[in-house]
Amino acid sequence: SRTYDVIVLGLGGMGSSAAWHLAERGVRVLGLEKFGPAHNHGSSHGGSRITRQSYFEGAEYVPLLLRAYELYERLERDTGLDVATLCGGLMAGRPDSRTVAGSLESARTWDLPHELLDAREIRRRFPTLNPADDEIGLYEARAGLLRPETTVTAQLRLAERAGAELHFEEPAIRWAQDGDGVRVETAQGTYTAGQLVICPGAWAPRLLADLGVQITIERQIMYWFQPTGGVGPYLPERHPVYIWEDSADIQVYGFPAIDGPDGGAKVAFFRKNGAPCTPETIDRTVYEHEIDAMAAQAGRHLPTLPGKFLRAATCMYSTTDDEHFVIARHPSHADSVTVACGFSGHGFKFVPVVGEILADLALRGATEHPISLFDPRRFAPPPV
Ligand code: PYC
Repeated sequence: SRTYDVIVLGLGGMGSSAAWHLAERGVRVLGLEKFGPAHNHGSSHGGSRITRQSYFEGAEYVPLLLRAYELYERLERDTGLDVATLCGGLMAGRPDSRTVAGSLESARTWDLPHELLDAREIRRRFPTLNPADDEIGLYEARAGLLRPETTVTAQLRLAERAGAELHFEEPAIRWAQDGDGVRVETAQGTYTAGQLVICPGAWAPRLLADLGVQITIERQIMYWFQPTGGVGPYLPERHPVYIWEDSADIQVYGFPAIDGPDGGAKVAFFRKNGAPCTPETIDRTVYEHEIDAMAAQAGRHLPTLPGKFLRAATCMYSTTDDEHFVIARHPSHADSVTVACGFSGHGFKFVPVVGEILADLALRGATEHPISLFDPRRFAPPPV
C-alpha cells in the first residue's frame, strides 16, 4: 500500500478545497474522487451559486463568509479563473420573513454594508422585479454569484500545483481505522495515511453511516428561462442575485443572465423540500408540471422571466435536521478522521474556508474559526 500524510475522500467543492489547503501546508496529500474533475453528478454544478454576507441562516456564519470572500480573491489571483461576480443581491419578502429579518440581523450584528429598499425603490432600481406593496428587500452590494465548476477547478489546480496527488474515476470502496491512522481501499489499490478527511457530499449516508447524524439527500431542480424581450435587463451589470420568500416553505432564488444572449437566466426553489433520494436513485428527468410550477412562481416576482423555458438540471441537497453544517473531527474516530457534510443547500459559498478549517482540524486537531454550530454531537441523544 502507498502511504500519505492525509487522504481526502471526495474532490467536490469541499474536498478540492481541503486538498488545496493541505497541500499548501506542505504535507503529502492524496485526493480520491469517484468521478472526473468538477463533475455534475453531485452538488457543485449548474453554473452558479449565490454568495452573500448578511446571512439569514445565522449571524454565526458571517466570520466564515468574510474569510471565504478573501479566499475567492486568492483563487482568482492565483489561477486567473473567473470564480466570483459580485453583482449585488436582494433578499426580499415581508419585513418579518426569515429571509429579510434574518439578513438584517446579521447585517446589524456585524455592521455589514446594506440598504433596506421598499417595494417602490426595488421596482425603480430593478425594473424586472415586481414586489407586492408590503414586501421589502435587503440589498447587499457585495452579494453575488460563484461559478461552482470554475471554483472547484481553481481549487484542484492549486492543490496539484502545491504537490497533491489527485486520482479521478477512483471511488473508495471502504475506509477503516488502521492502527494510529487510516486505510482506504479502491479498485486500484490500498492507501494508508495518518489522517483522513471525508467530504462525501450526497454520498454521506453511505460513507459516514456511523457519524450519528441524519442526513437526507433531496432531489433539487435548477431551471433556465429566456426572458420575454431578451436578457438585456438581466445582465449582471444591472441585475442582482435574489432570494424571495413567499412563505415559510417557498423561497425562490435566481441569478442574472451570465451565459450570453441565448443562455437565459437561472431560477429555482430554495426551501421547497425535494424528494428524498440517493445519488443512485435520483430521478434526473424534469417533468412538465415541475417546469409549470417554477414558471408560475417566478412569474409572480419577475413577470418577464418565464418567457420561454430553455432547460433544467437536477442536483442534490444533503440536509441535516437543523439545516446547519457538520464540520468536525469524527466523534468515533477523533484521532484520525475529519468530516465535512450536511451542507443543507447553502454550503457552496463557504468552500474555500471549509477547506482551511478541514486542514486545521486534520493537522492540528483544532481551528481558530468558529465552528461550534457544526458539531455533530448536537444530534446525540441526551444521556438517560
Ligand atoms: O445559500 O444562497 C444560498 C442558496 C440559494 C439557493 C440555495 N442556496
